[in-house]
Amino acid sequence: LFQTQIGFSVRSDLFHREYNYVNISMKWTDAQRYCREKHTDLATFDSMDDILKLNRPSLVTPYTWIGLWDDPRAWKEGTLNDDNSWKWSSTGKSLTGFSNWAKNQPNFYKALEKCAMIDTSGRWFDSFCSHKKSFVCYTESTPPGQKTYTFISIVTTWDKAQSYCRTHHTDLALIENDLENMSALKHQSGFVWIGLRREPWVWSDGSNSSFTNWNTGQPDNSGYNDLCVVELDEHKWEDAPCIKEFVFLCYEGISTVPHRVYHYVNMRMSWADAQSYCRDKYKDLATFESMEDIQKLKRPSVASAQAWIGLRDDPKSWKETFGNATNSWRWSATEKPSFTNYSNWKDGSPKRFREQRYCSLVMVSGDWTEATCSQIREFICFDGKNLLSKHFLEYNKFNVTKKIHGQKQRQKSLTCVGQLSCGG
Ligand SMILES: [Ca+2]
Ligand SMILES: [Ca+2]
Repeated sequence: LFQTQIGFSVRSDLFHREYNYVNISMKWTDAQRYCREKHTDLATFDSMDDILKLNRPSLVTPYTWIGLWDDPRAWKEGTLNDDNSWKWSSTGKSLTGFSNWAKNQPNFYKALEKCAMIDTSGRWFDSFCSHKKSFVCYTESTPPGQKTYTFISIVTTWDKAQSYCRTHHTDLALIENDLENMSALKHQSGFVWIGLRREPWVWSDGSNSSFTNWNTGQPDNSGYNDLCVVELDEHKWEDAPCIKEFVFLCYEGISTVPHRVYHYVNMRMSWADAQSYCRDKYKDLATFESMEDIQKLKRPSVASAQAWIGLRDDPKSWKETFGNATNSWRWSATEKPSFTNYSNWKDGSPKRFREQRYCSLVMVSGDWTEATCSQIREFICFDGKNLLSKHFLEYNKFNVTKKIHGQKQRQKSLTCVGQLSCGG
Protein backbone atom coordinates (compact mmCIF):
# COMPACT_ATOMS: atom_id res chain seq x y z
CA LEU A 1 0.00 0.00 0.00
CA PHE A 2 1.36 3.40 -0.87
CA GLN A 3 0.13 6.84 0.01
CA THR A 4 0.14 9.92 -2.15
CA GLN A 5 -0.98 13.26 -0.86
CA ILE A 6 -1.42 16.36 -2.88
CA GLY A 7 -2.23 19.67 -1.35
CA PHE A 8 -3.28 22.92 -2.93
CA SER A 9 -4.80 25.99 -1.49
CA VAL A 10 -8.22 27.22 -2.45
CA ARG A 11 -9.05 30.87 -2.36
CA SER A 12 -12.38 32.50 -2.44
CA ASP A 13 -13.37 36.14 -2.57
CA LEU A 14 -16.30 35.60 -0.28
CA PHE A 15 -15.91 37.75 2.78
CA HIS A 16 -17.81 40.17 4.91
CA ARG A 17 -17.01 43.15 7.07
CA GLU A 18 -17.31 43.61 10.80
CA TYR A 19 -17.42 47.23 11.92
CA ASN A 20 -15.70 48.60 15.01
CA TYR A 21 -16.26 52.10 16.39
CA VAL A 22 -13.08 53.52 17.93
CA ASN A 23 -13.89 56.12 20.57
CA ILE A 24 -10.66 58.12 20.22
CA SER A 25 -10.56 61.49 18.39
CA MET A 26 -8.07 61.73 15.53
CA LYS A 27 -7.53 63.42 12.19
CA TRP A 28 -8.78 61.37 9.23
CA THR A 29 -5.29 60.24 8.11
CA ASP A 30 -4.34 59.22 11.68
CA ALA A 31 -7.61 57.30 11.97
CA GLN A 32 -6.80 55.59 8.68
CA ARG A 33 -3.38 54.55 10.00
CA TYR A 34 -4.93 53.28 13.25
CA CYS A 35 -7.52 51.17 11.41
CA ARG A 36 -4.90 49.71 9.07
CA GLU A 37 -2.72 48.73 12.00
CA LYS A 38 -5.34 47.38 14.37
CA HIS A 39 -8.04 46.25 11.97
CA THR A 40 -8.26 46.15 8.18
CA ASP A 41 -9.03 49.74 7.17
CA LEU A 42 -11.42 52.63 7.73
CA ALA A 43 -15.01 51.56 7.07
CA THR A 44 -16.14 50.81 3.52
CA PHE A 45 -19.83 50.31 2.70
CA ASP A 46 -21.19 48.34 -0.23
CA SER A 47 -24.89 48.64 0.48
CA MET A 48 -27.57 49.55 2.99
CA ASP A 49 -27.11 46.02 4.39
CA ASP A 50 -23.70 47.12 5.66
CA ILE A 51 -25.21 50.24 7.24
CA LEU A 52 -27.82 48.10 8.99
CA LYS A 53 -25.06 46.07 10.65
CA LEU A 54 -23.85 49.16 12.51
CA ASN A 55 -24.45 49.44 16.21
CA ARG A 56 -23.31 52.87 17.26
CA PRO A 57 -22.29 53.16 20.91
CA SER A 58 -22.17 56.49 22.75
CA LEU A 59 -19.14 58.37 21.41
CA VAL A 60 -17.10 61.40 22.44
CA THR A 61 -17.77 63.26 19.17
CA PRO A 62 -21.02 63.39 17.18
CA TYR A 63 -19.12 62.81 13.94
CA THR A 64 -17.36 59.56 13.04
CA TRP A 65 -14.82 59.25 10.22
CA ILE A 66 -15.49 56.57 7.61
CA GLY A 67 -13.20 55.42 4.78
CA LEU A 68 -14.59 57.66 2.04
CA TRP A 69 -12.55 60.70 1.01
CA ASP A 70 -11.59 62.80 -1.96
CA ASP A 71 -7.82 62.50 -1.71
CA PRO A 72 -6.60 65.95 -2.86
CA ARG A 73 -3.25 64.58 -4.05
CA ALA A 74 -5.17 62.90 -6.85
CA TRP A 75 -6.98 65.94 -8.24
CA LYS A 76 -5.56 69.15 -6.70
CA GLU A 77 -1.88 68.40 -6.84
CA GLY A 78 -1.88 65.83 -9.62
CA THR A 79 0.71 63.72 -7.81
CA LEU A 80 -1.49 60.63 -7.83
CA ASN A 81 -3.28 58.90 -10.67
CA ASP A 82 -6.31 57.64 -8.83
CA ASP A 83 -9.99 57.02 -9.50
CA ASN A 84 -10.80 60.57 -8.37
CA SER A 85 -8.12 62.20 -10.58
CA TRP A 86 -8.94 64.38 -13.57
CA LYS A 87 -9.27 62.27 -16.72
CA TRP A 88 -9.25 63.26 -20.37
CA SER A 89 -12.44 62.36 -22.23
CA SER A 90 -10.67 60.91 -25.28
CA THR A 91 -8.11 58.75 -23.49
CA GLY A 92 -9.70 58.05 -20.10
CA LYS A 93 -6.26 58.85 -18.72
CA SER A 94 -5.11 61.37 -16.15
CA LEU A 95 -3.21 64.58 -16.85
CA THR A 96 -0.03 63.73 -18.74
CA GLY A 97 2.33 66.16 -17.05
CA PHE A 98 0.71 69.34 -18.35
CA SER A 99 -1.97 71.37 -16.60
CA ASN A 100 -2.85 75.05 -16.55
CA TRP A 101 -5.22 75.55 -13.63
CA ALA A 102 -6.07 79.14 -12.65
CA LYS A 103 -5.12 80.30 -9.15
CA ASN A 104 -7.06 78.40 -6.43
CA GLN A 105 -8.52 76.05 -9.04
CA PRO A 106 -9.72 73.35 -9.11
CA ASN A 107 -11.69 74.09 -5.91
CA PHE A 108 -14.61 71.63 -6.14
CA TYR A 109 -17.12 74.37 -5.32
CA LYS A 110 -20.21 73.00 -3.49
CA ALA A 111 -18.74 69.51 -4.05
CA LEU A 112 -20.30 69.64 -7.50
CA GLU A 113 -17.62 70.88 -9.90
CA LYS A 114 -16.51 67.82 -11.86
CA CYS A 115 -15.94 69.27 -15.36
CA ALA A 116 -13.25 71.62 -16.65
CA MET A 117 -13.49 74.79 -18.73
CA ILE A 118 -10.87 77.13 -20.18
CA ASP A 119 -10.93 80.98 -20.16
CA THR A 120 -9.77 83.38 -22.89
CA SER A 121 -6.23 83.46 -21.50
CA GLY A 122 -5.94 79.67 -21.41
CA ARG A 123 -6.43 79.10 -17.69
CA TRP A 124 -8.48 76.12 -16.50
CA PHE A 125 -11.33 76.08 -13.95
CA ASP A 126 -13.45 73.26 -12.59
CA SER A 127 -17.17 73.95 -12.98
CA PHE A 128 -20.67 72.45 -12.80
CA CYS A 129 -21.04 69.91 -15.61
CA SER A 130 -24.71 70.86 -15.99
CA HIS A 131 -23.92 74.50 -16.78
CA LYS A 132 -24.26 75.45 -20.44
CA LYS A 133 -21.23 76.68 -22.33
CA SER A 134 -19.66 76.67 -25.77
CA PHE A 135 -16.87 74.16 -26.20
CA VAL A 136 -13.72 73.14 -28.04
CA CYS A 137 -13.51 69.87 -29.96
CA TYR A 138 -10.32 68.44 -31.39
CA THR A 139 -9.55 66.20 -34.33
CA GLU A 140 -6.61 63.84 -34.25
CA SER A 141 -4.65 63.67 -37.48
CA THR A 142 -3.75 60.35 -39.11
CA PRO A 143 -1.20 59.21 -38.17
CA PRO A 144 -1.82 60.57 -34.67
CA GLY A 145 0.34 63.34 -33.29
CA GLN A 146 -1.22 66.50 -34.65
CA LYS A 147 -4.38 67.88 -33.06
CA THR A 148 -6.68 70.37 -34.77
CA TYR A 149 -8.96 72.35 -32.42
CA THR A 150 -12.42 73.58 -33.42
CA PHE A 151 -14.44 76.10 -31.43
CA ILE A 152 -18.15 75.23 -31.35
CA SER A 153 -20.43 78.16 -30.47
CA ILE A 154 -23.40 75.95 -29.47
CA VAL A 155 -24.10 76.49 -25.77
CA THR A 156 -24.70 73.24 -23.90
CA THR A 157 -23.80 70.97 -20.97
CA TRP A 158 -20.45 69.20 -20.76
CA ASP A 159 -22.03 65.80 -21.56
CA LYS A 160 -23.82 67.09 -24.68
CA ALA A 161 -20.67 68.90 -25.78
CA GLN A 162 -18.80 65.60 -25.44
CA SER A 163 -21.40 63.77 -27.58
CA TYR A 164 -21.23 66.48 -30.24
CA CYS A 165 -17.44 66.34 -30.43
CA ARG A 166 -17.42 62.55 -30.59
CA THR A 167 -19.89 62.66 -33.49
CA HIS A 168 -18.32 65.43 -35.54
CA HIS A 169 -14.67 65.38 -34.44
CA THR A 170 -12.47 63.11 -32.32
CA ASP A 171 -13.58 64.27 -28.88
CA LEU A 172 -13.74 67.26 -26.53
CA ALA A 173 -10.37 69.05 -26.47
CA LEU A 174 -7.43 67.00 -25.25
CA ILE A 175 -4.63 69.40 -24.29
CA GLU A 176 -1.20 68.02 -23.49
CA ASN A 177 1.19 70.97 -23.74
CA ASP A 178 1.39 74.75 -23.75
CA LEU A 179 1.31 75.01 -27.56
CA GLU A 180 -1.88 72.94 -27.75
CA ASN A 181 -3.37 75.00 -24.93
CA MET A 182 -2.87 78.17 -27.01
CA SER A 183 -4.21 76.50 -30.17
CA ALA A 184 -7.38 75.48 -28.33
CA LEU A 185 -8.16 79.17 -27.65
CA LYS A 186 -8.67 80.29 -31.25
CA HIS A 187 -11.99 82.07 -31.88
CA GLN A 188 -13.04 81.35 -28.36
CA SER A 189 -14.99 83.73 -26.14
CA GLY A 190 -15.70 83.46 -22.43
CA PHE A 191 -15.45 80.16 -20.59
CA VAL A 192 -15.74 77.03 -22.75
CA TRP A 193 -15.67 73.30 -22.05
CA ILE A 194 -12.57 71.19 -22.58
CA GLY A 195 -12.38 67.39 -22.31
CA LEU A 196 -11.40 67.11 -18.68
CA ARG A 197 -13.64 65.51 -16.06
CA ARG A 198 -13.37 63.65 -12.78
CA GLU A 199 -15.43 61.47 -10.43
CA PRO A 200 -14.85 62.54 -6.82
CA TRP A 201 -14.63 60.29 -3.73
CA VAL A 202 -12.62 57.11 -3.27
CA TRP A 203 -12.55 54.46 -0.53
CA SER A 204 -9.52 54.19 1.72
CA ASP A 205 -9.24 50.44 1.08
CA GLY A 206 -9.39 50.85 -2.70
CA SER A 207 -12.84 49.29 -2.95
CA ASN A 208 -14.84 50.36 -6.00
CA SER A 209 -18.16 50.53 -4.15
CA SER A 210 -20.39 53.27 -5.52
CA PHE A 211 -22.81 53.12 -2.60
CA THR A 212 -23.40 56.44 -0.79
CA ASN A 213 -25.61 57.52 2.10
CA TRP A 214 -25.29 61.32 2.05
CA ASN A 215 -27.31 63.50 4.37
CA THR A 216 -29.64 66.02 2.72
CA GLY A 217 -27.65 68.84 1.13
CA GLN A 218 -24.37 66.95 1.46
CA PRO A 219 -21.67 66.82 0.32
CA ASP A 220 -21.33 70.61 0.02
CA ASN A 221 -17.59 71.27 0.45
CA SER A 222 -18.65 74.23 2.55
CA GLY A 223 -15.14 75.03 3.72
CA TYR A 224 -13.52 74.38 0.29
CA ASN A 225 -11.62 71.70 2.15
CA ASP A 226 -14.29 69.17 3.15
CA LEU A 227 -12.57 66.20 1.59
CA CYS A 228 -13.17 63.50 4.20
CA VAL A 229 -16.45 61.89 5.15
CA VAL A 230 -18.12 61.45 8.55
CA GLU A 231 -21.26 59.61 9.55
CA LEU A 232 -23.74 61.14 11.97
CA ASP A 233 -25.72 59.20 14.58
CA GLU A 234 -28.38 58.22 12.02
CA HIS A 235 -25.56 56.84 9.80
CA LYS A 236 -26.06 59.61 7.24
CA TRP A 237 -22.88 61.07 5.75
CA GLU A 238 -21.39 64.55 5.46
CA ASP A 239 -18.14 65.88 4.07
CA ALA A 240 -15.86 67.60 6.59
CA PRO A 241 -12.28 68.92 6.80
CA CYS A 242 -9.86 66.00 7.18
CA ILE A 243 -7.81 67.79 9.84
CA LYS A 244 -10.68 67.85 12.33
CA GLU A 245 -10.37 65.32 15.15
CA PHE A 246 -13.26 62.88 15.35
CA VAL A 247 -13.84 59.32 16.51
CA PHE A 248 -13.87 56.81 13.69
CA LEU A 249 -15.19 53.57 12.29
CA CYS A 250 -12.84 50.76 11.26
CA TYR A 251 -13.76 47.46 9.68
CA GLU A 252 -12.39 43.99 9.85
CA GLY A 253 -12.50 41.87 6.68
CA ILE A 254 -13.56 38.37 7.58
CA SER A 255 -13.34 35.41 5.28
CA THR A 256 -16.59 33.51 5.10
CA VAL A 257 -14.81 30.59 3.47
CA PRO A 258 -11.56 29.32 4.93
CA HIS A 259 -8.59 28.72 2.69
CA ARG A 260 -8.63 24.99 2.28
CA VAL A 261 -5.77 22.72 1.45
CA TYR A 262 -6.86 19.38 0.02
CA HIS A 263 -5.02 16.12 0.56
CA TYR A 264 -5.73 13.23 -1.75
CA VAL A 265 -5.23 10.03 0.22
CA ASN A 266 -4.44 7.02 -1.90
CA MET A 267 -5.67 4.43 0.59
CA ARG A 268 -9.02 2.66 0.44
CA MET A 269 -11.46 2.87 3.33
CA SER A 270 -15.16 3.04 4.10
CA TRP A 271 -16.60 6.56 4.39
CA ALA A 272 -16.63 6.39 8.21
CA ASP A 273 -13.02 5.16 8.39
CA ALA A 274 -11.95 7.81 5.89
CA GLN A 275 -13.66 10.41 8.06
CA SER A 276 -11.76 9.17 11.14
CA TYR A 277 -8.50 9.19 9.20
CA CYS A 278 -9.02 12.76 7.97
CA ARG A 279 -10.07 13.98 11.40
CA ASP A 280 -6.98 12.44 12.88
CA LYS A 281 -4.44 13.62 10.31
CA TYR A 282 -6.09 16.79 8.97
CA LYS A 283 -9.27 18.66 9.67
CA ASP A 284 -11.92 16.50 8.07
CA LEU A 285 -13.12 14.91 4.84
CA ALA A 286 -13.12 17.45 2.01
CA THR A 287 -15.65 20.27 2.02
CA PHE A 288 -16.38 22.16 -1.20
CA GLU A 289 -18.20 25.47 -1.04
CA SER A 290 -17.71 26.86 -4.53
CA MET A 291 -17.08 26.04 -8.16
CA GLU A 292 -13.59 27.39 -7.60
CA ASP A 293 -12.99 24.64 -5.02
CA ILE A 294 -13.98 22.01 -7.56
CA GLN A 295 -12.00 23.56 -10.40
CA LYS A 296 -8.84 23.43 -8.32
CA LEU A 297 -9.36 19.78 -7.53
CA LYS A 298 -6.66 18.20 -9.67
CA ARG A 299 -6.15 14.54 -8.92
CA PRO A 300 -2.88 12.67 -9.04
CA SER A 301 -2.73 10.39 -12.08
CA VAL A 302 -2.60 7.35 -9.80
CA ALA A 303 -5.98 8.21 -8.29
CA SER A 304 -9.01 6.02 -8.86
CA ALA A 305 -12.15 7.28 -10.56
CA GLN A 306 -14.12 8.18 -7.44
CA ALA A 307 -13.09 9.38 -3.99
CA TRP A 308 -15.04 10.04 -0.79
CA ILE A 309 -15.78 13.63 0.13
CA GLY A 310 -17.31 14.93 3.33
CA LEU A 311 -20.93 15.22 2.24
CA ARG A 312 -23.31 12.77 3.89
CA ASP A 313 -27.06 12.43 3.99
CA ASP A 314 -28.79 12.10 7.30
CA PRO A 315 -31.75 9.81 6.62
CA LYS A 316 -33.21 10.56 10.04
CA SER A 317 -33.89 14.11 8.96
CA TRP A 318 -36.22 13.01 6.18
CA LYS A 319 -37.24 9.46 7.06
CA GLU A 320 -38.58 10.07 10.52
CA THR A 321 -39.78 13.63 10.30
CA PHE A 322 -41.58 14.07 7.06
CA GLY A 323 -41.01 17.29 5.19
CA ASN A 324 -38.77 18.88 7.76
CA ALA A 325 -35.40 18.88 6.10
CA THR A 326 -35.10 21.00 2.97
CA ASN A 327 -31.55 19.79 2.50
CA SER A 328 -30.57 16.75 4.51
CA TRP A 329 -27.05 16.50 3.08
CA ARG A 330 -24.51 17.73 5.60
CA TRP A 331 -20.80 18.48 5.41
CA SER A 332 -18.79 16.35 7.81
CA ALA A 333 -16.72 19.32 9.01
CA THR A 334 -19.69 21.43 10.08
CA GLU A 335 -22.53 18.90 10.39
CA LYS A 336 -24.50 21.52 8.42
CA PRO A 337 -25.67 21.98 4.85
CA SER A 338 -23.51 24.21 2.68
CA PHE A 339 -23.80 27.81 3.79
CA THR A 340 -23.02 28.99 0.26
CA ASN A 341 -25.76 26.69 -1.09
CA TYR A 342 -23.19 25.35 -3.51
CA SER A 343 -23.55 21.81 -4.83
CA ASN A 344 -22.10 19.95 -7.79
CA TRP A 345 -24.21 16.79 -8.09
CA LYS A 346 -24.18 14.98 -11.42
CA ASP A 347 -27.50 14.97 -13.28
CA GLY A 348 -30.14 12.94 -11.45
CA SER A 349 -28.27 12.86 -8.14
CA PRO A 350 -28.71 12.51 -5.29
CA LYS A 351 -31.18 9.63 -5.44
CA ARG A 352 -32.42 9.20 -1.93
CA PHE A 353 -34.40 6.05 -2.04
CA ARG A 354 -32.01 3.68 -3.77
CA GLU A 355 -29.82 1.27 -1.87
CA GLN A 356 -29.22 3.51 1.11
CA ARG A 357 -26.65 5.65 -0.68
CA TYR A 358 -26.03 8.18 2.02
CA CYS A 359 -22.39 9.09 1.33
CA SER A 360 -20.88 11.09 -1.53
CA LEU A 361 -18.00 10.67 -3.94
CA VAL A 362 -16.34 13.12 -6.27
CA MET A 363 -15.81 11.79 -9.79
CA VAL A 364 -12.98 12.62 -12.19
CA SER A 365 -15.25 15.23 -13.80
CA GLY A 366 -15.59 16.99 -10.45
CA ASP A 367 -19.29 16.06 -10.24
CA TRP A 368 -20.60 14.38 -7.12
CA THR A 369 -22.41 11.08 -6.91
CA GLU A 370 -23.88 9.15 -4.02
CA ALA A 371 -22.86 5.69 -2.80
CA THR A 372 -23.32 3.23 0.01
CA CYS A 373 -21.15 4.38 2.92
CA SER A 374 -19.59 0.97 3.50
CA GLN A 375 -17.92 0.89 0.07
CA ILE A 376 -14.12 0.91 0.15
CA ARG A 377 -12.81 3.98 -1.65
CA GLU A 378 -9.93 6.43 -1.81
CA PHE A 379 -10.72 9.80 -0.29
CA ILE A 380 -9.89 13.48 -0.02
CA CYS A 381 -9.21 15.24 3.26
CA PHE A 382 -8.80 18.93 3.82
CA ASP A 383 -6.92 21.11 6.20
CA GLY A 384 -7.57 24.70 7.03
CA LYS A 385 -8.15 24.81 10.72
CA ASN A 386 -5.56 27.53 11.30
CA LEU A 387 -6.75 29.52 8.35
CA LEU A 388 -10.14 30.38 9.74
CA SER A 389 -8.78 33.74 10.76
CA LYS A 390 -10.73 36.73 11.88
CA HIS A 391 -8.06 38.84 10.24
CA PHE A 392 -8.06 37.26 6.85
CA LEU A 393 -9.22 39.36 3.93
CA GLU A 394 -9.25 38.58 0.25
CA TYR A 395 -6.90 41.40 -0.69
CA ASN A 396 -6.89 40.53 -4.37
CA LYS A 397 -10.34 42.02 -4.53
CA PHE A 398 -8.97 45.44 -3.79
CA ASN A 399 -5.75 45.31 -5.76
CA VAL A 400 -3.88 47.07 -2.99
CA THR A 401 -0.89 46.00 -0.95
CA LYS A 402 -1.51 45.70 2.73
CA LYS A 403 -0.33 43.44 5.47
CA ILE A 404 -2.34 40.31 6.03
CA HIS A 405 -1.85 40.01 9.79
CA GLY A 406 0.58 37.11 9.57
CA GLN A 407 -1.80 34.88 7.63
CA LYS A 408 0.27 34.88 4.47
CA GLN A 409 3.12 32.87 5.98
CA ARG A 410 0.90 30.22 7.48
CA GLN A 411 -1.02 29.92 4.28
CA LYS A 412 2.18 29.43 2.29
CA SER A 413 3.43 26.64 4.50
CA LEU A 414 0.27 24.67 3.82
CA THR A 415 0.32 25.26 0.10
CA CYS A 416 2.33 22.72 -1.79
CA VAL A 417 0.85 22.64 -5.24
CA GLY A 418 1.64 19.51 -7.22
CA GLN A 419 4.16 18.16 -4.75
CA LEU A 420 3.99 14.68 -3.35
CA SER A 421 3.90 13.98 0.37
CA CYS A 422 3.24 17.51 1.47
CA GLY A 423 1.26 18.27 4.55
CA GLY A 424 0.65 15.46 7.03
CA1 LIG B 1 -14.09 75.95 -9.54
CA1 LIG C 1 -20.15 69.43 4.53
